[in-house]
Amino acid sequence: MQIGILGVGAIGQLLAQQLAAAGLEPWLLPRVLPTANTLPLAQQGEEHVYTLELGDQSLQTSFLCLAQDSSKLKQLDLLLVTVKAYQVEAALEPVLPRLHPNCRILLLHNGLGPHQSLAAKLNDRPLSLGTTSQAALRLSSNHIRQTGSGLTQIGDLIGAPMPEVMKTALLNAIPGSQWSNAILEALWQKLAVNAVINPLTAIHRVNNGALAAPEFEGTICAILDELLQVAKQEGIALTFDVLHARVKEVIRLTAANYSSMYQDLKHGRKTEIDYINGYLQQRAEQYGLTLPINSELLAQIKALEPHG
Ligand code: KPL
Repeated sequence: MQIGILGVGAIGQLLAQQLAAAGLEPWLLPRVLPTANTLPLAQQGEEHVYTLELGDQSLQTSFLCLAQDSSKLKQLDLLLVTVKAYQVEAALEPVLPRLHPNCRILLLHNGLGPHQSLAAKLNDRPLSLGTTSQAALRLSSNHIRQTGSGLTQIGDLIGAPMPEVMKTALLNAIPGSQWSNAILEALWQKLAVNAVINPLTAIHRVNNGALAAPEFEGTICAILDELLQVAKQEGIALTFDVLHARVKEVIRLTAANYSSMYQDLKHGRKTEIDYINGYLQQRAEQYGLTLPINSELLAQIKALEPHG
């Protein structure tokens, strides 16, 4: 089984290291190749060394890196897409026509939305979705530090079910991973976590743990109430108590972390807000719902994003 990873940011590198440790030897499709550590040219690609820091250990692994037009893309059985939600469409555009028709796509990003625009372009190609609460910090283009472990859920969305051998290989390789037969519900739960934690930490410039303070409780409950109104219209079965408990648990487990949205704004990058609170807003409009708190958070993050 040959796995490719499109987008080699912190999570892409972390998964690559975990798959490699399980003997799966994934190929990487980085948008930018690391400049250092180039090993001798392999056929149609270059070997690059990537480093993972885990506690006081440092692990170095060499990966075959492919160009976006490599003919080796035809050999992939699974393409794991780990770019940000707003990069999914553009990142897949040059790659999709070069994949074998049976090559499965697995999207793994914060937020929701790209699976809907992608569905029309798949021509029966199977699509799976995933969500992860693992965390890693990118120290350079080929060097990361794992900063948090957490649940990873994977499930099928469109087309043929994932073959058992692929499922078992992924679940064995990724620590804390599980199969979900209701992946959209799992993604909506993660959407709730991100819709609360990401904008609030970015606006108030605090770490995730700060949201445990009583002053945030009212806003957290209001965001969840608004999300539940939209989820109900979408036919997604969620309850306030489950969502609230999940959000509180993630706040506790990732207390020392700075959310990805906080970090994006700190480094002058675009955020994933359009696919988190923006996605909720867009779906709400379809149903004639208004989400006052969500709209306010969306507007505040938009105002903090870099312009131009
Ligand atoms: O997914 C996250 C993010 O920062 O994007 C959480 C779970 C909130 C961890 O920081």
